[in-house]
Amino acid sequence: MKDLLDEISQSVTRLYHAALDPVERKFAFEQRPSDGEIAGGPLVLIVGNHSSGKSTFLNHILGEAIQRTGMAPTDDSFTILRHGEKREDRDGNAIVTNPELPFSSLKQFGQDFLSHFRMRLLPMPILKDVTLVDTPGMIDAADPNAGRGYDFEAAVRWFANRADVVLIFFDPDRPGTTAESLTVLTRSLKGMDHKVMVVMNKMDQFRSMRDFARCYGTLCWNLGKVIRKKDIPQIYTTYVPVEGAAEAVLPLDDFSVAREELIDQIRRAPIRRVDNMITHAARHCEHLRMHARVVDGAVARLKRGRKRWTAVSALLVIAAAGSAYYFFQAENWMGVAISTVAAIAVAVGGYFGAREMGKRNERKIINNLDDIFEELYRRELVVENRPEDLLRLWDEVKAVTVRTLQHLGLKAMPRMKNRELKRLNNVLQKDIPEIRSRLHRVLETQGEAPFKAGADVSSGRG
Ligand SMILES: Nc1nc2c(ncn2[C@@H]2O[C@H](COP(=O)(O)OP(=O)(O)OP(=O)(O)O)[C@@H](O)[C@H]2O)c(=O)[nH]1
Ligand SMILES: [Mg+2]
Repeated sequence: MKDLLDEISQSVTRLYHAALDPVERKFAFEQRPSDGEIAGGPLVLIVGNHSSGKSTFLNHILGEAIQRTGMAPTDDSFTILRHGEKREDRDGNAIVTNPELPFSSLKQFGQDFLSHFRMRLLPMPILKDVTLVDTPGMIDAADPNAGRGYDFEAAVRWFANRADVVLIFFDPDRPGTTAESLTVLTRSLKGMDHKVMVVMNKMDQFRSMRDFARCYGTLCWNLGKVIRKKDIPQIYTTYVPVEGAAEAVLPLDDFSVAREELIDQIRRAPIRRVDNMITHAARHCEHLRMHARVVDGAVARLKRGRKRWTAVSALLVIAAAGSAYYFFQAENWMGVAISTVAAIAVAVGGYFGAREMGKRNERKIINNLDDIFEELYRRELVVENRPEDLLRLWDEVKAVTVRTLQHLGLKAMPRMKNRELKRLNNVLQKDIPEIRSRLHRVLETQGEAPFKAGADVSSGRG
C-alpha cells in the first residue's frame, strides 16, 4: 500500500514539475509547497483548549507517558513527535536549521516561538506512518497571542496548512470558552474544513445525561456559527481512561468505540496525505490558471491602449510630413518649416505622451482587475450552475495577482500562450482526475473508503 501511495504522490510531483512550475515561474505566481514539504510524511495536528486532554490522548496512542500532562496549563510548546530509532529530544533552533527537515520556514515566527518548539524522536511503530504535533492549549482564548511573544494563530495556521488531519479538542470543564476558542481556531483553520475533526473529550466526567446534552448542544451551536458548511462535521465524543479519575456515570462503551474510530482516522493519515496532495495540486492549478488568464487579459488591455495612442500619433506625423511635402512642392518655405516642426513635435510628444499614458493606464488596469475577471469569465459566470465557486476562487487569487502586478509592473508581464492554457486545462480535466481515480482504485483493492471532502477542490484555500 505504502509503495502505491508513494507512486501516486510522485505522479503529483511530476505534474507540478512538468505542467505547473513553468507557468508559475513565468507569471510570478505564489510558490507551491516545496518538494521537501510534499515528500514529508503525513502530519496530524492536535489543537484545543488547555487541559482538554490533548497530551493524554497522544500518550494513549503512543502507549507511554511521553508528553507531560496535568490540570494546570502544563505545556506551552509545539512538540513534534516523530519516528527515530533512538530516543532523542531536539530544540527549536536545531530543528529549523536542519535542511533535511521540512520545518526551516518556521524561523519566520522568531526566537520566542523557537524556544517553545521542540521535536521528540521516538521508536514507536505508529510514528513510522504519521508524525504527530502536540500544541500549547488555549488559555485566554480571547487573545491567543497575549504573553506568548509570537503569533500563535499564524503558527497554528502554518502547521494546519501542512497537516493532513487536524483534531480540535474540547472538554466539558470549560464550555464557556468554547465559542472564543472556536473563533480563534477557525480563523487559523480557515478553508481547511475538509481535514478538521472535532473531538469532545473527557466524556467520563459528565455527571448526568442532561449535562452532556447541554454541553453537546453548546458545542454544535457554536460550530454552526463558525463553520460555513451545510453539515456540521462529525463530533467524536470520547475519553481516555486516566488513573485516579472519578467513576463515570454515563455508560462508556460507545465513547470507547469513538476513540478507536478516531485512532483509526489518524492511522489513515497517509491516505489522506495523498488525497490532500491531489486536492492541493488541483487547487493550485485552478488558482494559477485564473491568475495567468487575468494577467494576460491585463497585459492585452495595456497593449490595446498603447496601440491606439501610437496609431493616432503616427497618423498625425504622416499628415504633418505630407503637408511639409506639399509646401515643398509649392516652394512655400515658411509652410515647410512649420509642418516639419509640427511633425517633430507630434513624434516627440507622442513618445513621451505614450509613456505617461501607459503609466496611468497601467495603474487604472491594476486597480480594476475585477473588470478583467468579469470580462474573461462572463460566459462561465452565466452558464455555469455555481458561479459563486468561480467568484470565491477569484476572491482567493485576486490579492496575489494585484501584489504581483504592483511589484513587477504590468509591462514586465508576458502574454499567455494558447498551449499553456490548454496544458493547464488538461491538468484539471484529465491528469488530476486520472491520478484521483488511481488513488480510489488503490483504496478499493485495500477495502478502504475514499474521502469525499478531498474531492471538493473549490472549498476554501489550502
Ligand atoms: N477524566 C478524564 N481526565 C482526563 C482525560 N483526558 C485527560 N484528562 C486529565 O486532564 C488533565 C489535562 O490533560 P492534558 O493531557 O495535560 O491536557 P492538554 O490538553 O495537553 O493540556 P495543555 O497541554 O495544558 O494544553 C490531566 O490531569 C489528565 O489526566 C479524560 O478523558 N478523562
Ligand atoms: Mg498538553
